[in-house]
Amino acid sequence: MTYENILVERPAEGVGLVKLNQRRTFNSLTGPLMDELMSALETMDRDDAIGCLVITGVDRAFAAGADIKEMAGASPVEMMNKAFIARWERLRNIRKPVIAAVSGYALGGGCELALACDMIIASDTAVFGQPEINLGVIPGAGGTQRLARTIGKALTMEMVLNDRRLSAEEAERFGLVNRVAPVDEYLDVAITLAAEIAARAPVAVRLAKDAVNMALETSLSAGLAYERNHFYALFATADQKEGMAAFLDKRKPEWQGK
Ligand code: DAK
Repeated sequence: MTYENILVERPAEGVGLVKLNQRRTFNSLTGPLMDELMSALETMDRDDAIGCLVITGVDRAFAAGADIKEMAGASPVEMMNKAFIARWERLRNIRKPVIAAVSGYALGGGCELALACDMIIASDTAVFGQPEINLGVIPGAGGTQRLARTIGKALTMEMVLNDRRLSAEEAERFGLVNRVAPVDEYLDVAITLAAEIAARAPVAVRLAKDAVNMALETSLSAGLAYERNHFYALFATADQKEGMAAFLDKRKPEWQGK
């Protein structure tokens, strides 16, 4: 499939990379761009040769948010009805881990897109913000919820109510990002991390992602039961037998993804 707004690459074994590529508008998340992004992620999610996905932008912008021109004249019903919401929901259904490699602006929906990924590697130029208040609205793709769960209520209030932006260094300190790297290295750091994860037992990786995400959705006892069921289920996989046998034989395991 050919794309107009994104580039799709395989930069390392097991890694699928999507680059948002609308440099002129700082990767504003237009409908066509979001459709292409989701379709590329879903294609790679179905591809057995890929174990981990990376989303990145251009050096000066991961993404500057939803496209304001597209939204400016919309009615509430248009905003509710359109494929607009469905596009964002599709990201939640990706089963393989998704890493955001963020450089430059991650604003509004751009920040929310990064937050919806499983991990974030930031360049030292990254800026995270939810400036929707300047447009007379609030975040609509998870900003209030995911930020509050990640960096706590106090700072989230400041970001959402008063457009407080976080530098990469602050984002790392407050636990929003996994790691910060120089701008000419952050993408390689993300790809290396993705390749390491892609080389691990695939079914266990998927269930691990699912279990960690459940921690943000449910009570502790329900979450512990959920985790335990995933743990039991993995004893039905060939990879569990192989992983434990390899440990006992003092050799490297060979995963089958079964
Ligand atoms: N939308 C449309 N165009 C944008 C844009 C955006 N978000 N961001 C930048 N651009 C365009 C500018 O209009 C300009 O276009 P031209 O005038 O050249 O045609 C070009 O990119 C360059 O921008 P600037 O001239 O402004 O460049 P600067 O270096 O001065 O500033 C900037 C760069 C990124 C700091 C600035 O452009 C900026 O503040 N952009 C807007 C950031 C923002 O407010 N983002 C939040 C948007 S609201 C939902 C899902 C998602 C959302 C909501 C609900 N559901 C599923 C329900 C998300 C909402 C949002 O993200």
